Formats: sequence, structure tokens, C-alpha cells
Amino acid sequence: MSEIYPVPPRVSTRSDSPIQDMAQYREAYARAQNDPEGFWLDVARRRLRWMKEPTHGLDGSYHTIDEGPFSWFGDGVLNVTESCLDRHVETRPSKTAIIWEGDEPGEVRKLSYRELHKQVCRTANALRELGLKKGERVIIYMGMVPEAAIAMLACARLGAIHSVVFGGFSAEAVRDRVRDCGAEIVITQDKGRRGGKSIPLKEVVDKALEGEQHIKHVLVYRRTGEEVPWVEGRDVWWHEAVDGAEDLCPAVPTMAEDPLFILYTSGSTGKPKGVVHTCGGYLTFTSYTHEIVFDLREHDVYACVADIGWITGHSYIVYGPLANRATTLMFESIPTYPDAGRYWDMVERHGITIFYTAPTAIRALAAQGDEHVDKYDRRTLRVLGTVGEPINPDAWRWYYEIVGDGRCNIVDTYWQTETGGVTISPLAPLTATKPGSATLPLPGIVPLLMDDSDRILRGPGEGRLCMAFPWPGQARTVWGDHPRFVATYFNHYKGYYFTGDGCRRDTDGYHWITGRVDDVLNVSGHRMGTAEFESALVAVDEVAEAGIVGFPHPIKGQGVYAYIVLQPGFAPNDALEAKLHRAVRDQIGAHARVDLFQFVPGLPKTRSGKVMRRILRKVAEGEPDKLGDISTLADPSVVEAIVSGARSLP
Ligand code: 7RM
Repeated sequence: MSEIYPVPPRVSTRSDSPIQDMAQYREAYARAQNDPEGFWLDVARRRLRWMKEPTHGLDGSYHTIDEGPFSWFGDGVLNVTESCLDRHVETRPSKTAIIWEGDEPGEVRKLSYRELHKQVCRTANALRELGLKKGERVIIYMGMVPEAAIAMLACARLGAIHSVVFGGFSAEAVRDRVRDCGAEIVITQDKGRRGGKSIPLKEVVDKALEGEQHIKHVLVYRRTGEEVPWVEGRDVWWHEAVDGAEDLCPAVPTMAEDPLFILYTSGSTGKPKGVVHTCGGYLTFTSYTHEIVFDLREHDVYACVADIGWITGHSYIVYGPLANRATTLMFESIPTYPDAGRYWDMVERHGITIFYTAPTAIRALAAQGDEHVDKYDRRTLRVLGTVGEPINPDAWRWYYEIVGDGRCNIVDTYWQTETGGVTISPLAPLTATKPGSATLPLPGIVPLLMDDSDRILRGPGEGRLCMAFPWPGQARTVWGDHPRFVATYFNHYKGYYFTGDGCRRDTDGYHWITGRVDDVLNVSGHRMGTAEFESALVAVDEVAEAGIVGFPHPIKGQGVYAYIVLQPGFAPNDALEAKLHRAVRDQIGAHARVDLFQFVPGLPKTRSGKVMRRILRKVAEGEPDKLGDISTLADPSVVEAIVSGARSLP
């Protein structure tokens, strides 16, 4: 069996976590299973500030999901910013809420809870002046500046619904999202800074909004001071609207089930879906999981180096940590700027105690050599987290031994945009860990494995990962398309939520996520749909058909492999490849890139015209000898061409 890393002794400072040992974990787990409503009502009432406390827990279920979303704490009334700000201003106003580390090392800003509260109120007042009302949608397209978190919270203050779009997405992608959610306000900044490079955020917004009539205003934060194009009447400078606004803004009451935000995420088919999270349940769950997983303490300096454009940034940079009165760091740069020591330099300078990143970053940094780590004092570190993709045991061990000096807890946290927060993970410092395993489900999470004949698999084995029971932080619906929500997650197995992931359970009941079993790619921890790549590629004139699959990549986890069928009369060349790269970049964004192109005479299709992706996958994975049965193919000869022309990384 695999190695087990026992738990290092708890350090002496006090932990307030509601779970102090494995017996308490088992107790909480059993209670959440036997009395989920009572369990979560307790957690919700205890952890959050309510204007009206909820009196009941769950309404609806997975079985009645086609009739409408389930709900948690349906009669509760709150405003999430009161839990994240106001109550902390009463108890610890001068505690640092946000540490901002800019693109250049040592370019630092600190905002106390008092200051953050004031900025959020001012921004909310400014947004209200611009006409924003409760329930309306706001697109936030920004880099990692404190104002991005302030913008999110200001929307929440007014009961408006934010949708953050990662600053790497293209104008096309921004336009799709603006339209889909019917936003009337966009918040952006002049330019972004990342790894010494400039990101033209305002320019992309302008391009996205060409011809979009219903956008009333674009609020622009000045980050770099560079000159940017301006649309009179529509565009408003942040400093002009916000700096003079009132310091207090009443928190607008929202029902627990009112949407807090929409976050677009890629699936196996079609355009990204607007996943909807609600106020009461989401904040209850992110606050609870943030404390129990990371063993959060009052004096922690907590740093999650994700981007707020992804769910990890929402749940574990902004909402969970602020609800928990933590000091949370926002990092504008990249792990290799100016060199591969940047994270550990920050650990030393800020005294970071909890650090949370993705396996892809760990692999990239491990490849640069230990000297970048050794140079810095990392004695403050206590908990090291990972998220976004399976972590290979070598990377896990490097994180544990080299970064953590063999004395920190590693928490491999498995979760998804749709789950709102962590679902399967060790609890630091309680759970004994195994490199590569996300270990055990958190209280309230009931994972199940389905075997190939769609039966529930008991005991050890491998299957498709489902969840048997709703929890408060789970997404409620897809914005504007509940049937799509049902079809995507609840139609595979009636009465269960299907994650899209494969998973193995070992004899200790530990979970090992094996990766997506659908057509979702996970490149450097970024979730992307094969359908999005394919539609960008077939939009190019010379392309007749495109088939996209993932393949194992030593640093990125997964790389993108594109099979291209050209229109008759065209032949591949460098200029065409460059054009294809551009098409993907323009349609999706700079973070999306094909690693390998293979030009083929045709795609392997069944007689009914369905592309046999299994064949494309096996060839891309370098296993052309494991194609399985190809007798149902319409034209088996294309397989020969595909196998003989297979590409691989240099
Ligand atoms: C938080 C986030 C979700 C997908 C998910 C998995 C993969 C995430 C882990 C993981 C193995 C992990 N949201 N994934 N965490 N796989 N171990 N600890 O990443 O919506 O962007 O992606 O990411 O495939 O389904 S996400």
C-alpha cells in the first residue's frame, strides 16, 4: 500500500476550529449525515450574522431537481457583507483584512477591516448612483487588485449579482457573458500588470461592448495610469465616482437564497454555463470549510495565490477568509516573476502561515530547483494547500519535504465551481495524509462511486464520483437555464449529483481523484471545454473539422491536442498554424492554447457520425496500441493515418 504521512503534532497556539481531533470529525460527519438540516442550521446560525435567522434547512432535493432548485435556509435574511465586514469592524477594526502584493516584489498595500468596510461602502454608493439595483448583474473584468474584491463586495452590499470574468479571457468571451447574464454595468481597470507585462483590460472591455446597447456604465479603476480609450457618458473613473462617495452604505437585506454571484465555467458541451451561488448557503459553507480545512487561527497570514476570476478566488481569497476575519493576501503577479523564488520570498516578507496553490505551479517550481526555496525563511508556514487538479505524488512530496521542511500539513482539496467549496480534503492538522489522495469527505458531503454498470460501488474500487445529498454551498442552477443544470449534473444518475470526475477509493476509505471522465480539460488547473476549442477552430475558413482531446503534460497536468481536418485544397503550414493559434486566443483567451496540432484526413466516426473520442484520446496519450474495438467505424482507414502521424512533445 502507499505511504502514509502521520500527523505532525499540533503547534501550541490555540485553534478555534470546531473540529479538534479525528473523533470530533467522525462525530460531525455522522451528525451531518443523520441530521443534515439540524447540523447546517447550527453552522449557519453560529457562523454568520443574520438580519433574520433561518428556522429551516433544506427544501427540495436531488429527486425533485427538475421541478426547481433545492434551497437552504429559505426564510433567512442577511447581507453577506455584514458577516464579512461590519461585525469585524466592531470587534477588530484595525486587523489587516487584505494584504496586496503587486506585480513588483515588495509593492505592498494593506487594508484593515475598517478601511475595507469604508471602501466597500463608498463603492456601493457609487454603484447605486450609477443606477445599480438589487438583483441586477455586474460583470467584473479586472486583475488581482484589492479593488476587484471591493467591487465584488460592493455588489453584494447592494444585493446585486456579480459575475467575475478572469482577466485572461478574450473580448468574445466577455461579450458572451455580458449578454448571457444581461449585465448593465461592467467594472474594469485601465490595464493590468502580470509578470512585468501589461494587460489591456479596458481595451478588451471596449471591444466586447461594441454594439451592446444595454450596458449603462463602465466603471474604470486606474491601476497603471496609462492612457486608455474612453467612451464619454458611458465610462466613469473609479476614483471620481468612489473617492467622494459616503463612507457608510446600508446593507441591503437579501434572502438566503438570493443569488450572490454567477460564475461561468466550462462543461463538455456548448458555451460555458453561468453557475449560480446563493448568499446564505454559500457563505455558510465557505466560512465553515475555510476554517476546518486550513485550521485557521486568529493570527494567521493566509495566502491563496489563485485568481479571483476562478471559484478558488471567490471562495478562498474573498468570501470564506473575510467571513472568518482572516488576513487574506491578494497576489497580482505570477510564481516565476522575477524568478522562481517569488512565493517563498512572499512567505518570508509577510510571514505567511497558510499557503494555497495549484499542482501545476508546484511542478513548475520544483523543476527550477530547490535553491529558490532554500534561500527564504519559511518557518512561519504551517499548512500548505493544493487545488485544481490531481497532484502527482512526486509534486506532493516536494511540496511537503522542500517547501514545508517536512513539518507542515498538506491539504489536497478536491472541489469544483459547482460545489462552492471544498468537498473532499484532509483537515489540517488532523487527517493522516497519503501523497496524491484528497483523503476523506467533509461533514455534509456524501460521495458515492458508480461502477460501469451504473451501480453504487461499496468498499474499495474505482468509479464515477457522485454526491448523494445536497449541502448549503452547492450551486443551485445555471443562470437562465435550469434544464441545462439538470441535464448536466442530475440526468446521468437519477437522484445523484454527478461531478464529472473519476475516483478511486482505497481500503482506508481514502479518495483518489483520477481526473475528468467527460470532455472537460484541465490545463494548469484551468478548466476548459473541448467544445470551446473546437468551435473556435472550425470557425477558421480553412478548417473543415476539429477534434480536441487532452494528453498528459509534465508541467500543465494536461496539454491540448488538436486534430484538424482541412477543407479540400488546403495544406498545413506555419502560417496556418499561427492563424489557428490566433483564432483560439481571440475566441477564448490568452490562457487557452493548443500544444500539439495534428492534421488528419478525417476524424474517426461511427456509422451514425459520432466522433470516437476514445481513439483520439489514446493516440494523443501515446497509446495507439490500446485503441480497443474499432469495428464500428465508418472508415477504419483514417485510424492508420491518425496513428502514423501522431505528435508528441519535443
Ligand atoms: C476548485 C476548482 C474542477 C475540476 C474538478 C476536478 C479538478 C479540482 C482537485 C481536482 C483532483 C483535486 N474548480 N480538481 N481539485 N482534481 N484533485 N484536489 O478547481 O471548477 O475550476 O475545476 O478540477 O477535475 O472536477 S473548477
